[in-house]
Formats: sequence, structure tokens, C-alpha cells
Amino acid sequence: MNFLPLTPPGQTPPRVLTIAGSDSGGGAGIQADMRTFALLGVHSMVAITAVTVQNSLGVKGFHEIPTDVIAGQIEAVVTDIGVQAAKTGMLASSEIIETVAGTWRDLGLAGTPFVVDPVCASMHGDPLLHSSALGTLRTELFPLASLVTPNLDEVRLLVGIEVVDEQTQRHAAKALHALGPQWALVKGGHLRGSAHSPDLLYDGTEFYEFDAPRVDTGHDHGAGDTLAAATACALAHGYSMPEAVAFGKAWVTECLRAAYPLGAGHGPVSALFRLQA
Ligand code: PXL
Repeated sequence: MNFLPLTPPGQTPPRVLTIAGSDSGGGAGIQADMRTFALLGVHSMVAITAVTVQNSLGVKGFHEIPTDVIAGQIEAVVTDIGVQAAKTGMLASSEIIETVAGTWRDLGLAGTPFVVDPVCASMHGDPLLHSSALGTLRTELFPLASLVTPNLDEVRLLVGIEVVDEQTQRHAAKALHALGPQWALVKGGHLRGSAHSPDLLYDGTEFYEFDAPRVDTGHDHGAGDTLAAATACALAHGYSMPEAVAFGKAWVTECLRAAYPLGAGHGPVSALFRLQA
């Protein structure tokens, strides 16, 4: 695959911010985001929203970071370092979503690429967002997003559509776009019985399809985070949205091929393949 342009040593690379939760097992969340950011050659910045207690077997619980500390992290890095793109992951609660949306607006970041990955649960089904916060995600954060990247479970929760084929995927993309993001990506990775993983991107006018062969691995922890993180990096480099999503898809496909077992449960997708010569 083609990678993103690298910045010469000693020069400041594009700066990308992740607003997300910590995964103590190191597979998903900010750990996955920062691994992708680093291996794509961008500078990583973080605003931690919650600290999860988890390993390869599941999420045992989480602690939410106070909202003033979340807003403070975003403001501190944006006002000093500057940000070429940002992404969100686990946001846990309505209050945290309101804080992130309010801070984004207050800092005048409307023109900055903003990828909203509406994380609702872990791959084990453990909740990472209080169900009462779904409405806040739809009404407060989606209208600010350049791109939203739900998987099929999140599509069902957010717009009540069961995606089973191309037609329902298009229907879902339209319903998500109607909530206000500039672009909606309906990821097909969870489409059952398919040898492919077709993702559908929509901007209110045109559909763009991104297909990849399904990588059959039981180790796909962090796949959604990694796709959104790589897409944000490409946007930080000035790629158009279809180009950035194509790049994110190619990156996560390679990370899925390189996924490894870890602990007694599910292992993570791996960006470490990038270190092979
Ligand atoms: O992959 C979604 C995700 C995001 N953020 C955190 C997570 C997970 C999945 O477990 O733990 C912190």
C-alpha cells in the first residue's frame, strides 16, 4: 500500500488529536489511535475521556474523567500546538459529549477535519457509552462532524436500521447523513456471510464504495478505532474525504492481516507491520 508522506526529522509533522478512552490492554482506544498516528508519521495529541479497566477478555469497568479536565486537555493543545485533524472514540456519557461538542465550537474548530467514531460498546458487547447518551451523540456531535464512522451495531442504535445488504446500507447512510455530518461512512465489516467488507461513504449526493476482502481473524480488537485514526491522519495531510477513507480502509486491512493473539481472549489489529522493512 502507499503510505502518507513523511516529515523530515527535525521538522514538525501534522498534529492529530484523539479524544477517546484508554484501554489498559493496549489494543483499542487511545492506545490504538496513537500507534496508528505514530506509525503514519503524525504527531499524536490526546484528550482522555475515560479510563477503562480491561484485558483481552473484556471491559471490567471504566472511570469517567471530569468534564473540565477533558475540555482543558483539548483547549491546551489546540491553543498552543494547533491541530490539523481530530477524531473521537469512547465518550462514555451525555455530559462528556456535550463538553467535547461545546469545546470544539468554542475554539472555532468548525473548519478542522473532525472524525466522529460513535463508539457504543466493546467487541465483547461491554457498554462504553451510556444508552441515554445516544441522543446527545446524534444532536450535539454529529452536526459538527466531517465524517461519522459507525459499524452496523452502532447504525442500528443510532438510526434504527438493520443493514443486511447494499440497499439497506444506502438507506442507513442517508439516515446518518440527515443527522448533520458532512460525510457518513457505513462500515460493512460486520455484514454476515460476506467474503467482502464493503464500506459505503455518502455526502448527501453521491455514494462511494470501498471494498476489501474480508480478513478472517478472531483478533480484530481496535479495528474501528484504527480505521478512523488513519482516516484522520490522511485528512490532516489534506486528502479529500474519499481519498482519506480509501487510505484508512487500506491501512486497517493491513492491520487486520497483521493482528496477533494476546491473552486468553481477543487480540488487537496491529499497526506494527509498518516496522517490517
Ligand atoms: O474499539 C472501540 C473502543 C474504543 N475505546 C476504548 C475501547 C474500545 C473497545 O473495547 O476499550 C477505550
